[in-house]
Amino acid sequence: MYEKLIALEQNMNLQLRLVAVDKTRFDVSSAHQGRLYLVSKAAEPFNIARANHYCRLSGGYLVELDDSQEYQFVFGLASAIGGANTFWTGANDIDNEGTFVFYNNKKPAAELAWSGGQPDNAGGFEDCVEIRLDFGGLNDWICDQSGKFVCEVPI
Ligand SMILES: [Ca+2]
Ligand SMILES: [Ca+2]
Repeated sequence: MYEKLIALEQNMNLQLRLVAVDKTRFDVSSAHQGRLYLVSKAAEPFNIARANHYCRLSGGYLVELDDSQEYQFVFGLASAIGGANTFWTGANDIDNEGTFVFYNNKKPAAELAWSGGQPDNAGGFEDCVEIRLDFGGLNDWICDQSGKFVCEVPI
């Protein structure tokens, strides 16, 4: 009985989260480890503050890739949805070159799955972190380049 109630509550929370997502703006993942992931439908020039704002309007924040399992899930999601080569994350070193943090919670982004040779801060101003499909991993890139972005929504 008690387990059924917990399952019912979890499903209700999931439904409430799904209702709050702006589905004109985002494609939505299945639930994974207590999270939903949203991928913006339009590939457009990235603005990290504006993107995080849109994530918040749908109940989340720019994705925080905390471990390899989460990274693998989000990379797979981006590959499946496609429509862009760049999928922006919340990781960045805007404030302190070489020290990557997440935009929303300001915590260190310590476990990033960099693709080979990255981060290289090419040209001296690559401060935002994209999932780069054709690199097969993460890359630091110029923050205003065009791409989709990914939000994380706790259920
Ligand atoms: Ca940088
Ligand atoms: Ca780079």
